[in-house]
Amino acid sequence: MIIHGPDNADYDEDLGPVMLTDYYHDDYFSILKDVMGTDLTKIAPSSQNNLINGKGNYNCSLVTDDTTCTENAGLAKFEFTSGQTHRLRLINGGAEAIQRFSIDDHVMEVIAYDFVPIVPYTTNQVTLAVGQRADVLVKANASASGSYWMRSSISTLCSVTDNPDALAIIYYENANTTAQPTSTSWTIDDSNCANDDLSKTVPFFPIKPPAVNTTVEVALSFELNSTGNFLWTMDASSFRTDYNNPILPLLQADNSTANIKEFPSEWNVYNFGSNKSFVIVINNENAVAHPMHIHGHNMFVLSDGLGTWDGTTQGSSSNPTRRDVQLLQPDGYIAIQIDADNPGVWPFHCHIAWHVSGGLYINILERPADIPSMVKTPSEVDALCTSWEAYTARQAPDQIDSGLRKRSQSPEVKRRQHLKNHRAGNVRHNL
Ligand SMILES: [Cu+2]
Repeated sequence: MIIHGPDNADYDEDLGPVMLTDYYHDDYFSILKDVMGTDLTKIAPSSQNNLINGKGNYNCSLVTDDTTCTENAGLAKFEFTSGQTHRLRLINGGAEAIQRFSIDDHVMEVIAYDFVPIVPYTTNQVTLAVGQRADVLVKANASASGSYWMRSSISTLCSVTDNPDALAIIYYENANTTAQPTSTSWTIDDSNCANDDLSKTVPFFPIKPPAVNTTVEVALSFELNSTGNFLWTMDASSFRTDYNNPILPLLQADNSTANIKEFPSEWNVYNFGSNKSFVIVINNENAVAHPMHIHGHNMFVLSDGLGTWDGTTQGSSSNPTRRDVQLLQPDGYIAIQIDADNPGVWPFHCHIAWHVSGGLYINILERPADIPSMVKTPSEVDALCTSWEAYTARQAPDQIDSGLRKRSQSPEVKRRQHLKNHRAGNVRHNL
């Protein structure tokens, strides 16, 4: 889905989405069983291919268990018109990989990140972690018979892959489309696991973040739990949700502080109360990069770096970078600021599929006092909850990650049942 907003730069042709995706021949559930298992050699699966707009070539004899593997599936193709400026909407829609996107012999003008227009800047490579998007303009300044490789390479420094290099082809209007390009790649910088320096990504429409008096620091780490399974932790707590007790309806029914305090600690709820704006600092205590994604907002990215935050804003303090996914560097930190302009419960999590499965997730609770009056869920959504209750009463879903897993004898389940009764008005508390 393309949402057309106000343009901050002129172009002639919109080539639409360009999806960059690491690819795995195993199905997701099988991968996840390994990731969530106790064999620590399997917690960081390696992608087998890298695709542009879902296409790429592969030697299917390398996989024995994927009957749908297509030999030589071909490459995505794009058409340039000489003299025209083309807009490409780059999307990293993958699972784990950090992508380095480039077009041989062409520079790109980046005009937006994560759909936030920025002051355009020119580069020959764009770095996108999972969930990140970039809008780039490319001037077709070669001859009308030209053809060029479009490339996206998985960072071999920051990611795990058997085959980093994705290719697509750009044909100019008079190119011989039966021949492959002979162009050569730019030299790609893969020397760190960071997004572009924040001083480069200046929002086109400036917003000055308001002063804050609340800063919360969260340590990002991991643990082996009592059964030896690998889990990610946020302030020593690995996230695990209960699909039968979503937090928002619990708050719509009872938004009292006492009720919120009863939420299980594994729901990782950070209550920011009536704060109008607040800062969250994530300190990465491991040597893996994490693209941190917020729902419901753009975040001001005040700072990102190695070590710990010194409290200053990088780039412009009156107009810092805004986006909704920001790379947290290995052994680094990010400091982000969020304006509480959207009451609700908002996920803030790593966008690497198996990291969020392993609990790398917190809930940001924003203006709980306003939730019953301002947050209305459609009746269809409420009906879905009722249907889910009925379905799961008959059979427990096989949920092996940070989502629901029924553990009928555990104290946690009994506590949740208690909560549910409480919500239904069956329990009275002595507060
Ligand atoms: Cu992560």
